[in-house]
Amino acid sequence: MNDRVTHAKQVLASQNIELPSWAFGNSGTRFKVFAQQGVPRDPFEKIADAAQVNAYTGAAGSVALHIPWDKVEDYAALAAHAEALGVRIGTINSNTFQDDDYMLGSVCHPDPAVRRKATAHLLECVDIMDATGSTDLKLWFADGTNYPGQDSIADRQDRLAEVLATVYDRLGDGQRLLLEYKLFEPSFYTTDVPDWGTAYAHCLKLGPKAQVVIDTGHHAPGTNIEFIVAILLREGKLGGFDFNSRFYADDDLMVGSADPFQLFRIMHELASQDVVGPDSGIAYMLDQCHNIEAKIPGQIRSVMNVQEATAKALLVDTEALSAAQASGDVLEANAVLMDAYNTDVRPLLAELRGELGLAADPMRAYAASGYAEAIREDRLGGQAAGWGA
Ligand code: LRH
Ligand code: MN
Ligand code: MN
Repeated sequence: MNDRVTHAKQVLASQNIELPSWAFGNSGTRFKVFAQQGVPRDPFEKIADAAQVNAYTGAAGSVALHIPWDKVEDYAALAAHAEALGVRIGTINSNTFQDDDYMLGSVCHPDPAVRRKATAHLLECVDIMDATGSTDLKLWFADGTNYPGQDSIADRQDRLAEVLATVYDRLGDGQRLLLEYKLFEPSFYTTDVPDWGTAYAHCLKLGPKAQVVIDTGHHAPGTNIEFIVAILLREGKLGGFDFNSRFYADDDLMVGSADPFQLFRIMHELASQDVVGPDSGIAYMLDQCHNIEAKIPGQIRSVMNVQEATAKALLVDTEALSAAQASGDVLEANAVLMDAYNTDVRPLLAELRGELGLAADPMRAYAASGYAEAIREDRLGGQAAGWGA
């Protein structure tokens, strides 16, 4: 057991959970965006807030950007700003869903001129990767149709493949293309990348630098996400996660809040293959919005939820589990897994934080720091996260 705890601490100490810049801006639903005081006015302030999350958790060393929400004149300066605050620029997320031209799609649009415009944006995102030192380009397409007959399903796949190949060819050494799928929304009849199978098929054709991203909120209710994790891992095509929680659709709630057991089951698949640490090449990202709660503590809580699920997964008695599985002892195998899930890992994480020179309780430490009060006074007119202002 002690060896297991020591190993768990080692892995947890190296774990990186990437924060989305857009989690720090005002967000909401299509019904209302509730503005909060003190939210960032520009990408530099978003990174400053993300650095706070890292300062109190020690586990959130990178920030994902969304372009053009995080458009700046000088990306090298933004990267230097991040570095000065102890974090770095992570994934570059493209955005081909907020322009009038994209009403019928972007990279799958029937008009080649619109596809060219979308392609130019994606290539610009790779330029930004070059300027910031980012290694990952995350592509999510809102493309799809609302009505049967609206467009050819097959032709749209051909158009998608062509654009993806163009972008793939532009990637430099050490850069990856991460393709994210989503079952529905904003399209309601067909979505051009609706599931892991479609994303996998495109990535396989593209080559080794193309991998799939699993956004935990992008499946039909009841989907066994850990099974998808296992399959993609096995095929070397799991590029990363967009973690969040959902009760109904793509709710973007705090990870681990709706179904902590699902998060544990996912982390168990990953821990059992030893791919939790930063060397695994799997990007562990959050993709969330804090519509009604404070944003920085919302992110801190989310990081802690991932850490707790990870710690539990690392505490699984793997020898006992293997023995029970090999002997066909269904109840014992299940009991071994549940023992780990039911372990209170908060003391272990508090101890680890102490060893790393951090406060035992990041939520309380942040609340006591005075940062929230300071930004509320200093910043007037905070920026919307990007999509519902
Ligand atoms: C789409 C999505 C995708 C976008 C983000 C804002 O639902 O998950 O990752 O980039 O939301
Ligand atoms: Mn996402
Ligand atoms: Mn989403």
